[in-house]
Amino acid sequence: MSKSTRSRGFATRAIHEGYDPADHDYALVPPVHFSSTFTFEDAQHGGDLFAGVRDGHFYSRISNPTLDLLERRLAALEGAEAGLVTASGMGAITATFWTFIEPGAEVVMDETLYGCTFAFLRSGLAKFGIKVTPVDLREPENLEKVLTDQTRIVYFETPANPNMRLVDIARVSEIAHTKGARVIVDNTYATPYLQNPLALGADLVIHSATKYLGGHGDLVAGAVVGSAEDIQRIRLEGLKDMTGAVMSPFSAMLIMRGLKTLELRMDRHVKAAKVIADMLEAHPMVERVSYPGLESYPQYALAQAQMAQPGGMMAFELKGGMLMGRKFIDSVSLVQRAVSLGDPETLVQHPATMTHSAYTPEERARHGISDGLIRLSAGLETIEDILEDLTRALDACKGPRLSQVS
Ligand code: 3LM
Repeated sequence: MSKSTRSRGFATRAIHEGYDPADHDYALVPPVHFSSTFTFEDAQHGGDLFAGVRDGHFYSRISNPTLDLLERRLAALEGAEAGLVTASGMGAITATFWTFIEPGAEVVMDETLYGCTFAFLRSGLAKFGIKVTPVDLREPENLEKVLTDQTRIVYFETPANPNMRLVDIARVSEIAHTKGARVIVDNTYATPYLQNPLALGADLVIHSATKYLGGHGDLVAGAVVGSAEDIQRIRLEGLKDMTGAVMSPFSAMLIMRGLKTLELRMDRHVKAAKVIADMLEAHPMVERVSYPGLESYPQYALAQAQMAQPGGMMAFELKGGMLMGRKFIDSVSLVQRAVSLGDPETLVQHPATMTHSAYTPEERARHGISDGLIRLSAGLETIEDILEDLTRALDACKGPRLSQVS
């Protein structure tokens, strides 16, 4: 029987990649390996595994069959040679940075990053004398002004958390590579279903698997994918010896369960997000909506070119700024007040006092994270119910104060 030469589709890879039931007692669903350690046939076998001259698992901080399967699946979804999974998104980020920087190294970061990533780069790495330069990468040419022979990493998120700014992955990669810097893209907001940074020239892709990949708000996990050589270095340096941020096999099993419905869930998250963004944009209480699927979005053309769909996240500001924003957050009832994102539940939070409170007020102002910004993660509830709750919360903000704020 001849096998098809057509490459398998996204959902097929998410469900089947790297697993053959015949190798596992014909179990349809892969077994979970909870073993922390693995036995050696003899002393030579153990020594060979440690020396790297034989393949195999010997300790679950370095590799484990269940984690290995998830790593293969994530690599297949991002179009990468290899992947590495970690205990959290921050575990993936820190293990990757510790691997590719040395004294005297320089890092260029986009101005808008998730708050803890920003804190790690600006405060954490600064303690070790690493020069970290924030740049507005919406204009890729800004990178040329700060790139030096010492630049090891150019780091950004697109769409960026929380203000939805986009970065042209292909153009930034082209510029960064003129000095041999690695381009690392946090693809958490888009997921591999909507955007593949490696195909556009990036070197490594980071995920907080806590979000859409896991997809159910019941675990904390991370991943990095890229070339086999880079991933092996991160495994043996950043993960094994420097962070030890290893993922639990139980989380790996839950993420593989989540991946099976990633395509279905993302289509629905996007559908809900579009309807919500349209409603917000038309509402008299709303000052501005940042959602890459709106034609009014300043980087709409880039979103169309770079992403398969505009994603499930948005940010918006109400007339009346921070005070009104907080009132709105306090008025939702089906929609939940919580950080994190990509869950089945629609979530709202206030970046200035929550996810991005590690920025100083001046940094937030400079980096486009206004005090009135509200972040919304569109969930999977019945769309009419989400709209009803959001509209009711907006109406609750109107009250007698509307005349003062409009
Ligand atoms: C949040 N974000 O609510 P973990 N990269 C991106 C992220 O959004 C995050 C990470 C990495 C949020 C978490 S805030 C206390 C809660 C784009 C996390 C880090 O280590 O898996 O949380 O990933 O925006």
